[in-house]
Order: sequence, then structure tokens, then C-alpha cells
Amino acid sequence: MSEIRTHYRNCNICEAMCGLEIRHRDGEVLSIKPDRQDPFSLGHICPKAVALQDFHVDEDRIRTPLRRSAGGWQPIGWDEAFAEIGQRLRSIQQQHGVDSVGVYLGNPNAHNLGSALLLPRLQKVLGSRNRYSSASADQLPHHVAASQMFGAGLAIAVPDIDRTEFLLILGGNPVVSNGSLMTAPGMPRRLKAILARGGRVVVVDPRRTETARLASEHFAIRPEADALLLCALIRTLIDDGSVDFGNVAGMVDGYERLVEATAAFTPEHVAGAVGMAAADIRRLARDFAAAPSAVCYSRMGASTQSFGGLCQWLTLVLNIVSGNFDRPGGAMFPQPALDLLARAPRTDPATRQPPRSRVRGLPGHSGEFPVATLADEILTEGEGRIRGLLSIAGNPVLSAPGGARLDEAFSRLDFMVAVDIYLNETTRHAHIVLPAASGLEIAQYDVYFNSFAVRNVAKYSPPLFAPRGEQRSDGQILQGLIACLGGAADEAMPEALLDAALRSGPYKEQGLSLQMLLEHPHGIDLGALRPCARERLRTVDGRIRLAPELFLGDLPRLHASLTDAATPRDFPLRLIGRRLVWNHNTWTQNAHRLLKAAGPITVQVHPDDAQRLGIADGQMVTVRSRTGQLRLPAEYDSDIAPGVVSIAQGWGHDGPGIAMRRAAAQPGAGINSLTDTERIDPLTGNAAFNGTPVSIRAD
Ligand SMILES: Nc1nc2c(c(=O)[nH]1)N[C@H]1C(S)=C(S)[C@@H](COP(=O)(O)OP(=O)(O)OC[C@H]3O[C@@H](n4cnc5c(=O)[nH]c(N)nc54)[C@H](O)[C@@H]3O)O[C@H]1N2
Ligand SMILES: Nc1nc2c(c(=O)[nH]1)N[C@H]1C(S)=C(S)[C@@H](COP(=O)(O)OP(=O)(O)OC[C@H]3O[C@@H](n4cnc5c(=O)[nH]c(N)nc54)[C@H](O)[C@@H]3O)O[C@H]1N2
Ligand code: SF4
Ligand SMILES: [Mo]
Repeated sequence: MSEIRTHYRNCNICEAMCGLEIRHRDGEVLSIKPDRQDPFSLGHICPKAVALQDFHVDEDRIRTPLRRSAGGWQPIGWDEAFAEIGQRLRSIQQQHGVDSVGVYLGNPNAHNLGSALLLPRLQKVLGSRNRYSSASADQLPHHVAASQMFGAGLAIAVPDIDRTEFLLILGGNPVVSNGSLMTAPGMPRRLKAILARGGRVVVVDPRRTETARLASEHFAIRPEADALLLCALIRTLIDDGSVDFGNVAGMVDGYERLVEATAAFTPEHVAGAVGMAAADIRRLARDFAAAPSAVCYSRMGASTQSFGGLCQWLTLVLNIVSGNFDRPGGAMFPQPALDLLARAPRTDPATRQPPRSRVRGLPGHSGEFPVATLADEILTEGEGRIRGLLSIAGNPVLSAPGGARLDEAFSRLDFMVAVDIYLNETTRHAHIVLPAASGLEIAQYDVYFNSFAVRNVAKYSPPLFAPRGEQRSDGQILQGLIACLGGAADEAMPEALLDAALRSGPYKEQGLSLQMLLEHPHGIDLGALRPCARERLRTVDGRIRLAPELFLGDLPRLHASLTDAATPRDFPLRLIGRRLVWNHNTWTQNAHRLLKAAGPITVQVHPDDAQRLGIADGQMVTVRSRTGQLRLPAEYDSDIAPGVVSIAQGWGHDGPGIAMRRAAAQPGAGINSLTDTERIDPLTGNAAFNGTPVSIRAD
């Protein structure tokens, strides 16, 4: 037996970038613990990190390229796989046009060095405008707001959580999710530190969440009323005469238009629809404005809803008009070592005309169309129909709104390729599946999450273990795909691209390079965020657009929601989602220790609603929506607002043909059997999961 060794790396499951200390011997993990020397995560991890070893040894992982045949899955060689993929996809494009091959990109791509650097090249070689991703079931409104106001979708300002005196959270539960578009490992510690230094944390959420329990104050807002609340908060500052642009004074256009457009949204006007007293709204606005520093952060609950675009715009507006933009303790732009934003061209957002999707005419943003219309584009006959698909690290059959329709759509494709680690609800439809290495088997540098981190840091971790069987890293697979589609045979590996970017990037003076990162396995701290809007804005004139026409044009729809918000009689309750500590979306459920801890997937109901409906705690119920139904146990929860029910996302592994044995044995209930492809934020095309009208009945 050889000696015990220690390896340091970042966990790449969620956005938090926790540093891990992994003891191992002879290719076997002995322990996974927090890396207390990581300058950013300072010893924080969550239970999912330990499952990284389970994914490595999981017998259900795909080990070789597979071809689907009448007799089942046949192992094939890589060369054969790439040859067939190149030939089939190009022949579909030759016959039916370049757009007849679509791409769907799932969430793990954002956690992968090779994918971050090579996917743009693949998209370019493929040449199709039919691009889809999980972003339109997630954070797309943030990108649309950033692009309209700051000139680039990647210009994401994050809460300077470690210095703020007032954190206002709308529709985020970072104590469980560990934060999103706010990479900040150890959320509970950081939130408690705000309170300890005399600051405040206020949570606005229909459910009194784990985060709300830690907060100074919680308001149980009605689902989808956040944009109304934000308008009224902004309106209060305007009426009080307390608007102050702070550090970005002299850089902001459109204030008069904003004043005009928000006139109708006073606290009194919106209070009923929001479910908060006008006096509370006004007090919240004044406390926010009076705090030495403050930042409003709104996330999934405020993005994946019917007014997602307005919510993200108004969140930024509130931060700007309260003088909290681009200053310590407010909303700030990170300055990552590998700087994608700096490469984005300067734009004039006003001149941008979003392309429209073929079937439903939905807008395209950030170079892609909404996943809510992917099934339409595959199933609807006519020129431009998607007949071939590349699905990379995604499981939209479970993750997309109304996912079941994608199950049917994928079965109609002429040719589908999946790059994945499992045979699941989505990849089972592929004609060829390519096995990716993952987790402990790959090199790690967080291109995206360093771009959204609350401190500037950098860390590189080499692979700990060799991939098993024929698995290859996503970066290698993407290179193979680019080559088989006839793309330039560029041998540049992700590491070489990373090194070049570091050496020419913003920390070149400090000598940052891949070699330097290799010498610092715990990561390097590059310091707190600094005001840098002047350099980072990507508008042609370097100014901030406070009131883009795109958003102003959506305000009448918001105003109409004040009067026509009646709930449909057949579906009197409103469904919202939540996250559990023990799963990351749909793909971690084959890890036995996580599965065991997760327990049954329930629908949380307020006891008053449950008793009125004759539902006992733990009883099986059927939840129905316009488009589907689901059976699962009810769970009494007095922390959820009456009239609202909540189901955890990411579950429902009960379909045919999946080869994730443990997950299939404890499938849970899939929330996207109830969500609706027609429910979107029409401005951005983002899925409106939250607020789906449902009914619930005891079985
Ligand atoms: N109702 C409702 N629906 C939701 C949400 C919600 O809150 N409510 N959340 C939404 C959000 S925020 C997101 S991000 C999406 C996620 O949507 P998706 O990205 O479509 O779903 P995931 O479950 O993340 O699927 C990841 C896929 O990648 C595979 N995989 C895992 N690791 C690797 C790897 O290293 N390489 C490769 N090639 N494959 C890998 C997994 O096996 C799985 O097939 O779901 C969205 N859907
Ligand atoms: N453990 C775990 N962590 C994860 C993930 C996971 O699956 N599991 N997924 C990761 C991913 S991909 C993402 S994008 C992030 C997301 O991270 P978060 O944005 O923190 O997402 P959630 O935890 O779903 O929290 C959303 C909150 O919005 C509330 N909500 C619902 N509707 C509304 C509404 O209309 N208004 C308001 N104000 N609130 C509403 C819900 O009650 C819930 O508390 O989490 C990441 N982290
Ligand atoms: S919080 Fe996220 S990054 Fe940290 S250990 Fe858990 S899954 Fe990994
Ligand atoms: Mo996400």
C-alpha cells in the first residue's frame, strides 16, 4: 500500500467554490473535508461535497461512447462516434439548413473549465441560431438587464456581502442554495457577520425560509409581486427626494424617464397585491436608503416568474438610485483574473432588436432562445424545424418547464447526441452518448463563478484521478466535436488558454500564471472588490442606461397585474419551488448518502389550507395544474404563506429507460410535470416556474 496523500481543489457542484481537502491512497478517497486554508471558503463545505467520491466510483456512470440500437446500447470507439456525429449532423444541416441542428447546454457547463473556453467555438462551427440552455430556466433576466443597462450580459454586479450594512434578499434562499450570481462560500457565516456588525438582513419570500429565519426581518410577499414592491421602494426614494447616485453620479442616463414611468406605483397602490402594508414598504425603503451601505439581491424567486426581467432591472435601479452601486457594501463588479467581460464588445443596447423564435415568436437574448419553446421547435413542422440536437450536460426533460413534452420531442429527432455522465431522462433519447469525466477526474478553474464572486480570488486544481474507462473531459470531447464538424484543428488545450489569459489579464503585474496557481493549491486571494464601473461598463459611451425602453415598455403589463391578478377558480393555489440541501438539480440523486438524507419529496402546504381541504399531514395528495398532475405526500408547513404551496425542484426520476439505479429506486416527484411552457416572462422568455396556479386534493 502506498502512502496517504492530500489533494486540494474546489468543489464544482454548485456556485460557491468551496475549497476541499481530500485524503486519498491508491486511487481511493479516504476523506473529503473542508480546506481551512482556502482564503475564500475558510473551511466551509456542505454535505454534497462528500458525494464527489460517489460520483467517481458510481457503477452507473457511462464509461464508453454508446450507440443506441434496436438491441440496446452498444459500446463504440471514440473515432467511430465522432465520425458518425460529424457525418449525421452535417448531412441534416445540408438537407434542411444550418438551423435544423439545435444545441441545449445544461448547468454543469458553467462549472467546467473546458466547456467555458471551448463551447463558443463549437457554437461558431455549428453555425445554428437554435441555441438553448438552462439559463432561460434560471438567470436569463439578470443577463438581459445587464446587457440593456451596462452593455454586456456578463456585466453582473454582485452584493458586496462582506461589507454591507443592509442586505435585502428577494426570492433567494442562500442558506440552502449557497448563493447564486453571488459566489460566497459559507453564506450562514457571512449573513451572521452582517448582523454582528450591527447591520440588517431582510428577506422577502412567500416562505419563511432557512435564510429568513436567520434574518432581522421577513416579509411574506405574494408570488410574482416583487416587481411591484421594487417599484414602490424606488418610488418612495423619489418622492422623499433621497435619490443619490453616489459613485456613479454623472454616469447615469434616463432618470427623468424613470420618474415618469414609476409614478403609478406608490406603496398605497401596490400594497394589496404585494401583501405588505404600505407603511412597511415605505419603512423598508427608508431603512434601505438610510443604511451606511445597502444592497438589494434578487434571485430565482424573482427571476423565474412572470416579471423576471422587470425584477432584475428594478433591483439594479434600486441599488443605483440609493447610491449603492459600485461602492463597498453595495452592488459591485468583480474583477476576475480570467476576464470574459473585458473581451465583450462595446454595444449600444437601444439599437438591439431581439431575434424571434420560429414557432412562438419568443425573443432571443444572450444568443439563445427560451428553453420553454424547444419542444415547439422540434415538434412543429415547417422550414427551420430542429431535426438534430446536441445536448451537453443537461437534463431538460426534468429541468425545463413542462419537461414531459421534451420527452416526446426528443423521441422524434432524426439524430441526437448527448455529452453526459449518466443515461437519464434526456440522454436516453440520444443516438450517440459521449461519456464525460467529471468532478475529481477533471482540472478545475471557475471561469464563470470567479466572474460572480464577492472577492477576487483565483484557484486551479489539476485532476485528482484518471477518468475511468474511456471517459474524456468535456474539453476534450468538445475539441472532438469541433473537429468532426470540420472546425479548425486547434490543439490549444483549456490549460494553455487559461495560462495565456492569466498572463495577459488584470493581475499580470502580480505575475499571475498557471504556474503560480499550481504553486498555491489553496487558491490566491486577490483582494476585496473595488469600484471599477468606469472601466467595466460595456456601453458604447461608457454610461449606464437607467431606463431602457425594453423595460419601460413592460411596465403597463405590470400595472395591469394590480387589477387582473385573480386566481383561476379551478387552480386556486400558487405553486413555488425550493431547493434542498441534498441534491443539485436533477443529477446528484444517484449518490446514496445524499439520497438517504433527502427523504421523501413533499408538497408543503399551510396547515390552514390543508385543514380546509381535508388534508392530513403526510397524506398522499394529487396536485394538478393546467398542464399536468403529480402525486406526492403533503407536508404541513406553517412557514409558507397561506394560498401558496412549495415543491422541491430536481426530482422525478420515475421515467422509463434511465440507468441511475439508486435514483430510480427513490424517484421523488418531478415539479416540472406541473409547470407550463406557456408561462414565461414575455420580456425575456425566461421560464415562469413560480406562481403556477394549482389545485390540491387528498387522494
Ligand atoms: N421547476 C423548476 N425547474 C427548474 C428549477 C427550479 O428552481 N424549479 N431550477 C432551474 C435551474 S436554476 C437550473 S440551473 C436548471 C438545470 O437544468 P439542467 O442543466 O438541464 O439540469 P441538471 O440537473 O443540472 O442536469 C445536468 C446534466 O449534466 C450531467 N452532468 C453532470 N456533471 C457533468 C459533467 O461534468 N459533464 C457533463 N458533460 N455532464 C454532466 C448530468 O448527468 C445531467 O444530465 O433547472 C431549472 N429547472
Ligand atoms: N442545495 C442546492 N443548492 C443549489 C442548487 C440545488 O439544486 N441544490 N441549485 C443551484 C442553482 S442551479 C441555482 S440557480 C441556485 C439558486 O439559488 P436561489 O436563488 O437561492 O434559489 P432557491 O433556493 O430555489 O430559492 C428561491 C426562493 O424564492 C422563493 N420564491 C418563489 N417564488 C417567489 C416569488 O414570487 N417572490 C419571491 N420574493 N420569492 C419567491 C422560494 O420560496 C425560495 O425560497 O442554487 C444553486 N444551489
Ligand atoms: S456549497 Fe456548493 S461548492 Fe460548497 S461544498 Fe456544497 S456543493 Fe460544493
Ligand atoms: Mo441554476
